[in-house]
Order: sequence, then C-alpha cells, then structure tokens
Amino acid sequence: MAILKCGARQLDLSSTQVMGILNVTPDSFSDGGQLYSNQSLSIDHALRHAEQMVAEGAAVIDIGGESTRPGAEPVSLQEEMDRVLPVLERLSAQVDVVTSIDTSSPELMRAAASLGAGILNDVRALGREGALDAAVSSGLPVCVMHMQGSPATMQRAPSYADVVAEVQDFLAQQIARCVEAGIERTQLIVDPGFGFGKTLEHNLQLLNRLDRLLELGVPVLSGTSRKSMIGNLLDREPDQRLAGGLATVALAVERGARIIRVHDVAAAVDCVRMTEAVLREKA
Ligand code: 9MG
Repeated sequence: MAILKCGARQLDLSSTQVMGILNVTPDSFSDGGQLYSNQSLSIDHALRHAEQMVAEGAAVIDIGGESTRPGAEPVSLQEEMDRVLPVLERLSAQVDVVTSIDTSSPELMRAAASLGAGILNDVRALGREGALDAAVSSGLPVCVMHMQGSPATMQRAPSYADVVAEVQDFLAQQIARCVEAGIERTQLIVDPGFGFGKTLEHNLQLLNRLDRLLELGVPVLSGTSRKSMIGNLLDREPDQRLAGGLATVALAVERGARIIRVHDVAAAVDCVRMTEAVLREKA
C-alpha cells in the first residue's frame, strides 16, 4: 500500500485520490486579474477556492504561480514566490489538506517546504539547476513529469517513434536519477505529461496504455483536465470539456492512476468513486 510522507501529513494511495488545481496567476481570476492587484483579496479568493475543492473531496491542492500552457510567458522567480507562498502559508495553517507546489524553481521548492508544502510537482522533472538538490533536502514526495521541449515550443512539432515506450524510458531514468540523489523510491510519483509536447494521437495512445507506467513501480498521476486533447477531439472550448474529461478520468483510474489532477473536483470525485466501485466487482 503506497503511503506518501507529505511533511506533517500523509497521502494514502491505496485508492485513487483527486488533486484540485489552484492556479494563482492573474488570468485564473474571473475578473481577468483586476482583483489580483489587491493582494489580500486574491489570497482570500484562492483560499475560498481551495476550501471548496477540499469540501468536494480533493485530497491534495496543487498550487501553481506560473502558467505552463503552451506558449505561456515565463514569470520571474520573485513573482512566482509572491503568488504562491502567501497562499501556501495560509492554506497550511487553516486547512487540513496535503498541498502540492507546481514549480520548477529550486528556491521556491525550498521556501515551500519550510512553509508546510506536502508534495513537489515539477513539470520539468527536476531539470533546472539546483532542483534535484532542493527536492532531496526537502524530504518531500516529488512528481516527475515527462515533457518534450519546453512550454514555449513544445507543441510546434512533437515527434516520437513510440510515445509510450519513450515516455516510460524517460520516467524510468528520472526515477533512477532521483533515487541515486537520495530521494526514496517510495516518495516518487510519475506522470506522462498529457499535452506537454504531444499530438492528440500521442495523448490518446498514452492514456490507452497508461497501465504500462505501472511497471515503473511508483504511483502514476494523470492530468488531462480541460486540456486541448479533449478540446481538439470534441471541438469544445475549455469550459465545455467536463464530459470529455470525465471519460479520461474513468479510463485513467481503470488503467491504474492513483492521483487525478483536475479543475472540477466534485465531478471527478464522483467519477473516481464510481469507476473504483465497478472495478472492485471484477469477477
Ligand atoms: C502543472 N501541470 C499542468 N498540467 C499538469 C500535468 O498534466 N501533470 C502535472 N503533474 N502537472 C501539471
């Protein structure tokens, strides 16, 4: 049974858990960021959103201060820290939930660990200078994700001979690198990185064969929520992708994913519970 040691809290992955997405970027506010100029209001807004997701059944809240969408503008380290740390500090003190920090910056990893963060979620798989050391010294579980290229360029011409095998190989190498550096294998999570340098076909193949990642022997995280793989297939805008997204959640659970990263927590929790109930009755 996989139990992650997330600082002062634990995350039991004997069943699939839902991770709610908390973006603390100006464009994540419904007013397009005007409210964001008042820092205490934006922190209150983020806390209310996190509390709502916890009430809906999220076991983890993933806080991100820099968009990783294709073509997104990078933000300075100071800006990223200023967005994430005050929210993390209040959330750790006020809400009994595991927090995850969506960052590639070693400085933020260290600061977040000292403020009660529970998981480090790095879409660059600890690739930035100093990130591996910061993760080791934090003692926290780490989610290492596959990405081809960088967010600025990754969707220009993704190319693989065999996307499932290549993603699996990459993640196996990252596990070995992390373990060699001193992170316990039992503290690692892997993620195929849906939408990160992948065409629609690559994403569909990865989801269909997500079970291959179970061979790596660590929990698998799946994040498809509102992504263009759903929008492109169904011709839907981001706010119309819930039904398509829930199909991907059910499939990911069936293929063995233990953490599902979503915007729409209540619907995903129902979907996970329903899928797991069916799977338990396998003859
Ligand atoms: C930050 N972020 C955006 N998409 C993601 C995904 O699919 N997985 C993980 N781990 N992080 C993501």
